[in-house]
Amino acid sequence: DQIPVRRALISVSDKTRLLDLAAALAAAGVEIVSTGSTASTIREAGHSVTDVADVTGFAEALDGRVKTLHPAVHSGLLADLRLADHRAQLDELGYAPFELVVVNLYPFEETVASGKPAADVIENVDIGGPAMVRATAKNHANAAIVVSPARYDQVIAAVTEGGTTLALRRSLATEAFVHTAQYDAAVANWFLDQEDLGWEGVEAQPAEEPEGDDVDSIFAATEGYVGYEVFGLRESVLRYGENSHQRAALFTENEGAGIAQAGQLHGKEMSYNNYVDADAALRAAFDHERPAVAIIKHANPCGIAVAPEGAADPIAAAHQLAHACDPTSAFGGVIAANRVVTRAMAETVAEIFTEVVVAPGFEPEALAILSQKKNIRLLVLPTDFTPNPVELRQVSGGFLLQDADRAFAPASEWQLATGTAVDSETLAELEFAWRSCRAVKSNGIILTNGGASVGVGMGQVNRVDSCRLAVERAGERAAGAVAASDAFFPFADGLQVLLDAGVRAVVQPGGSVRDPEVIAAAEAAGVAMYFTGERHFFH
Ligand code: 93A
Repeated sequence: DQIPVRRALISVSDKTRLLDLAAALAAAGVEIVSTGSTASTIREAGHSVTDVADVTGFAEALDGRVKTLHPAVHSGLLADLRLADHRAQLDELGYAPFELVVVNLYPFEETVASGKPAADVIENVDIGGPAMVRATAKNHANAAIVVSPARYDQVIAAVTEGGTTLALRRSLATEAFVHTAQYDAAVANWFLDQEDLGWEGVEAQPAEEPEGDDVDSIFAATEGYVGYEVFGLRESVLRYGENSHQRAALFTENEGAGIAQAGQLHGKEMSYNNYVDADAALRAAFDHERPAVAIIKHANPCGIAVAPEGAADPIAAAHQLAHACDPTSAFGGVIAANRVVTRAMAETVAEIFTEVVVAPGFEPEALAILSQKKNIRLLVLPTDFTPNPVELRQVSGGFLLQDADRAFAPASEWQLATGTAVDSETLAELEFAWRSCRAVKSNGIILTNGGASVGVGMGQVNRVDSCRLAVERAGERAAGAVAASDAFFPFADGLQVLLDAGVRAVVQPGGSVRDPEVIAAAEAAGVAMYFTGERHFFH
């Protein structure tokens, strides 16, 4: 599967390390074909280069808008040389193939950021570049596509060692499709932000109308709510709501950087429940500074873990620990990672039926592995991902607004409620448990060990039942674990369930009128208990 490189096409706006690449290709006897300023840069450095105009027989036209958009270029990129028919057609047309294509695109986002006028921004929407990138990526069986100078060394090595391997070309192709998808997402976002370009007509026609549903009536149904125009929200219709008979839409803030703005790299359309669960997963994973993974079902965590100190692949290790908490419930779950998803993590995720994976990014190999699963949705967060500072919830006839619950009292500010302080390792474990229980809904009780949840109790109308659930889920793992409770124990009964199961330390807000009884129970069991002085209700 190794393909020697004889002819390379280079067309780059960002000339970083261009001359290193050109020198290595020239030394390896590769013919270089190039566009305008890329060709002159290479020529000035003393290497020979063929102008793309000599290949197409046409000079660049329309102020450079048409440079490489020509059959002489694209036939050379797209011919599948494994097919005798393609080889014969290429010969007949008198065109030659490219085995290596190096392209980076017009600096669209940089132009937007520079504050230049709209006409300049539009001129920086690259058309020919993405066409070459996508053509070559599609044809990765025959050619290698390079979109980033970070890959030049690897490609130079391959060229000098006899050619590119299929594995390298596949990984480059994956990176290329991610790159053009992100580029087009940036272009689309800019267009949506332009008020004076006459897009009203476009917004009134969503790409896909849900079956048997009237989009206009969804608009009408939401008109009564205060201030959508003021907030500048964009609306997109979802297939349905929490259940299939409920209509639904997603409103996206232009200025936001959350799950609503995440870019979907793969999989079916996101559903209403997917958005809710993905947001809950982000809440859980991003409460930790260390590499962390949270797995969510029905808006509640069935596993949260941070990477053990010194793990070779921290995010993959965190995922394995999170999954081990409750593998039964993790089936069909929604996973959030607070770091880029690595190949090793992707390999384990691929073995488990999963609805959504959301993360700051995916290694190209990870994306390649997970993209083979038809049903998994892969979402990449905006680079400046930030949870909302306020939370909005509807009640009949109005809505409630509150600050998001973002503060954590560090262990140094806790108060030891029982006899002896714990060692620093146990205190760190308690801190992990305390940070994790904020993501557990309605009487949240979490048992953790080794930076990983081992039993979660939630969604109960009394705390003692949540304690029973957490202990039952943890099984033998309850003994020696630490426990966190999102609010105080109103009676000693809930705590007693945890103590009987053998937890080694407990953290909770404190502040109940029956605190003396609760403290006495912990003391009788010889278990250290800390009061944080703050609670983390979440309903
Ligand atoms: O204007 S384009 O959309 N039309 C084209 O045919 C075309 N071909 C290459 N943009 C095109 N390119 C882009 O030009 C490449 O993606 C690259 O960013 C840039 C390189 O041009 P130069 O070599 O003149 O700097």
